[in-house]
Amino acid sequence: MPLPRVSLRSFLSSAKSTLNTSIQQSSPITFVVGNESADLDSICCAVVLAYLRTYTAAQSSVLYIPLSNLPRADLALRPELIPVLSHARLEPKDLVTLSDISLSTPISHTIPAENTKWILVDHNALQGELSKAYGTRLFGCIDHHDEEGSVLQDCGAEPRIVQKSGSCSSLVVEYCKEAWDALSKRSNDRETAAWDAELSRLALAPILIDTTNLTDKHKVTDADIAATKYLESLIMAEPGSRFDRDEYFEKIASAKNDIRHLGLLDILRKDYKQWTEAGSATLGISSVVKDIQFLIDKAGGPVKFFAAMKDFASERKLSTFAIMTTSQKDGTFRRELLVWGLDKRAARAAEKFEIGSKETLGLQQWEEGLLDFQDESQRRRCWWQERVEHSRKQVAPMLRSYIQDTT
Ligand SMILES: [Mn+2]
Repeated sequence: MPLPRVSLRSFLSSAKSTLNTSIQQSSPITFVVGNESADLDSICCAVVLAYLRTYTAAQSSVLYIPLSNLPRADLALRPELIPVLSHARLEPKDLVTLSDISLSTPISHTIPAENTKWILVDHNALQGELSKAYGTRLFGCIDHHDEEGSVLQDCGAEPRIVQKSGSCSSLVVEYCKEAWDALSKRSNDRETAAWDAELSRLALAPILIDTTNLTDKHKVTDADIAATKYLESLIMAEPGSRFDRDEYFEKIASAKNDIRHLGLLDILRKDYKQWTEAGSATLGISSVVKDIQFLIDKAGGPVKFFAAMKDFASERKLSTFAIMTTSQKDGTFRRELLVWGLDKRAARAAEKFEIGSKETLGLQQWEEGLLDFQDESQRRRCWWQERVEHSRKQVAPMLRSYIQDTT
């Protein structure tokens, strides 16, 4: 039998105490974890799936631990969490983060790999430190990125879903819907309606952000539309509910785009992903919600901007560092892409990438090449990316394959 259902806040507090007890007693732990950019999609998916698996999994009394894949201090870099969590009667401090597990280094000393099961959401292969320690302990995934082949095909009772969608949250909702309905029917009272509504607001937020309130035709899929409809109906079903989806979207979007108070390095690490190719070549990509000119102004000029980029890259031992920006001008959605190959091999890969992807991505020189630079050991290019439908989800695999193919 699954555990008896409680509110989200009580669930997260049980998750923390269960985690601590399991660490102390060296007992089995099942994690649900999002990707290391720890964006809204990743964080919300982990909480929603862990919650619903805990209270609906057929024959288990396992408490699934939703792990936000970032140190606790970095929650402050995600202002969009505040309105979302508050609509689910939560605060950032309620989340379980990497700071709750990495009490010593390496992590595997705190929690031995063989004691753990990992269910991935919003990615389908672990990266970085978690990958080194737990890369072989993957028991399921729900994701909307390219297939990496890391999770075994047969996941038994756990989900194994890799499918295109605007937001991974839509796939989580689709997968859980039936069990969720059954759970709600078991206790058809006011408290259940309130719990369903808070969970729905959490699940809906990333769908609205990732599809621009279902208006981005390149991203919206049927799964996003169906999940939105389902979640909205649960929110409306709460007695006394006054919910306006557009208003909810605007509130989260404006919190997300307000990064004026952050320093440049915080902006670069706020939505950041990293991959190591062919053993040693490491690629990092920062996604930023303001344009390159904003970053240059923030740094105090191009020279300081590139110095900051270089510091950021060398701290992480990157051979390629890229920045992808999104911005609006006169109602038009725009993207820029800056790729900096920082050694000979990376410079060659960056050149091949430009030749091979120019057309697909609609790359156009940025301000007469003002930011471009190259010598025998590096190559830097900045473009307007006119094919704005391609986000990091598409650009990262392209860059990775050119880096893999370059020796
Ligand atoms: Mn996602």
